[in-house]
Amino acid sequence: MWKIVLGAVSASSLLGLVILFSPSALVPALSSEVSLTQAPAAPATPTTLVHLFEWTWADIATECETYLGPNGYRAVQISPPHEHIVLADYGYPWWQRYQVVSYQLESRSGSRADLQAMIDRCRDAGVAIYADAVINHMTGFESGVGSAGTRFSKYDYPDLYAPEDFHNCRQPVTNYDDAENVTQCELVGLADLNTSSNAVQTTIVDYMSELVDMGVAGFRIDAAKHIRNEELGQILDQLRDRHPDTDLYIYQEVIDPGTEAIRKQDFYDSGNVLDFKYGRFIGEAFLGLEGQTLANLQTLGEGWGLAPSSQAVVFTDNHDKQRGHGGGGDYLTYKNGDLYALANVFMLAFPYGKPQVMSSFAFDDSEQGPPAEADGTTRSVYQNGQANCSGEWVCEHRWPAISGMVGFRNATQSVAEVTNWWSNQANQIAFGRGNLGFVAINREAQPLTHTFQTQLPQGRYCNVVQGGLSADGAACANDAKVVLVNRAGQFTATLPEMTALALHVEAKLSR
Ligand code: ARE
Repeated sequence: MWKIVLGAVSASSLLGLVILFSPSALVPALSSEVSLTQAPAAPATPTTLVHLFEWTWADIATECETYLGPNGYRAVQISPPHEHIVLADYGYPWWQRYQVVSYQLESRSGSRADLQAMIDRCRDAGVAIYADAVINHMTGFESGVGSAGTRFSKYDYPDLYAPEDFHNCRQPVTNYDDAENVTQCELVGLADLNTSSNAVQTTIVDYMSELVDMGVAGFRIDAAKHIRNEELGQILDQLRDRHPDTDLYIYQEVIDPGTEAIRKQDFYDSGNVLDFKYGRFIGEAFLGLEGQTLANLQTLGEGWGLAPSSQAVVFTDNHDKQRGHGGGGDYLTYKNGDLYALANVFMLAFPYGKPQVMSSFAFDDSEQGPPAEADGTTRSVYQNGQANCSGEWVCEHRWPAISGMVGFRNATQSVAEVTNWWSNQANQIAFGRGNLGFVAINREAQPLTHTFQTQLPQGRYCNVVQGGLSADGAACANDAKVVLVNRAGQFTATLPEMTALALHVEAKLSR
């Protein structure tokens, strides 16, 4: 078998190039520079969105202009923008933002004015803003002061909600096999809004509507599973009715292990769902757990118990899963280094769902909040005008492999199927997206040399895992290797261990 492969290499070497890729940096070196590969375009369907977890509004605005728009990211999921509890005694944990005190837009990420400026600047850069909408509940703590200075007690939030606006269960959710328990009781003890009430629905719609008026283009619905689906549907219908000219993008957090009372399909009428199984499957395959291999991923899709592709937002990890919140499962995170980069290459290349890229701050403790001053003020990602992505902020979205594959996703979006699948029956795989792109992933501990059959037009392409086209289209950015595809659509390459290679028509050299 191996001899045949090598034979193919030499037979085609007149037309193809044998290329050696250094097992370099899927994970970036200390400073990651901007690589301009695409001009901004108005957001239509979200091809790739990035969750800039706990970033400030001012930083997100800068990132939209300097990095996200130019590199083809179409949307950002922002941390919840509402007034939240402030927990100095707990060291300002990240999760304080999931306890709502009011819908004033004053949060750890910035003021209402900062939020508006960010939305405008991102939209001008071709990047939509999706807000994390925490509408199932208010606080778990009995009393306190919020980030806009509001004094509250549990079930009593000035000028907003009174005790009659909450469900009567008033006990923590304990039984995920019981839909009533899940929707009427309190997720981790958080005061559970009575979302069947017209008054409560109207107050929630007012809040979300204000954000739409400001230019927010979509929402992640936090804890959607804990809101009766018909009530969430009523809320979202009212929101859409108020904004008939806005094509809102809705995706709902419904953790569905497949064994509980509430299922993701109950929510398809309201919008897309975050499919939590996908990241687990990817994690198991890339980690080689339970006999899983990359080759098995060829059939990944609905047959695996995933949502229909058009309904699903998918991710390798999210802010809960990367730190052991939100249930178990073997999810990869930035801490897995090259393995994580390769899993993201797969996610962005494989035509299933809408990919969500995670962008983290570094942490050791699962409770720890973002990089901050002693008073809890979040520190900027930028220092002296440069993004500081090699220390306290991780910026996975800037890793060359991930960023390059966002361009691949955009370029190949119109071909829905996988073509020319190849594997070694284990952890070396390759596949095309018709005549628009081709990817190869070597997750083995030895190099892969192979002649790949693609449907790409003849020409010279940049390996976008390393860098896309330079601004003038004449060279590859970041010294990315050039790959020659011959008239028959073949190229020959050697991929060192734990590396990937991806080509697409928008990163084809002009000469
Ligand atoms: C914090 C403290 C708690 C305390 C509570 C109230 O940690 O000890 O009781 O405050 O004072 C986040 C954090 C929580 C945090 C909460 C509020 O993760 O730790 O609680 O903020 O500050 C379920 C839900 C799912 C939810 C996960 C975490 O179904 O919706 O739990 N995920 C979202 C967000 C979280 C956020 C919240 C909801 C709350 O993404 O970041 O919580 O707004 C099985 C089930 C899952 C279940 C999972 C874990 O897998 O299938 O449905 O997920 O177990 O219980």
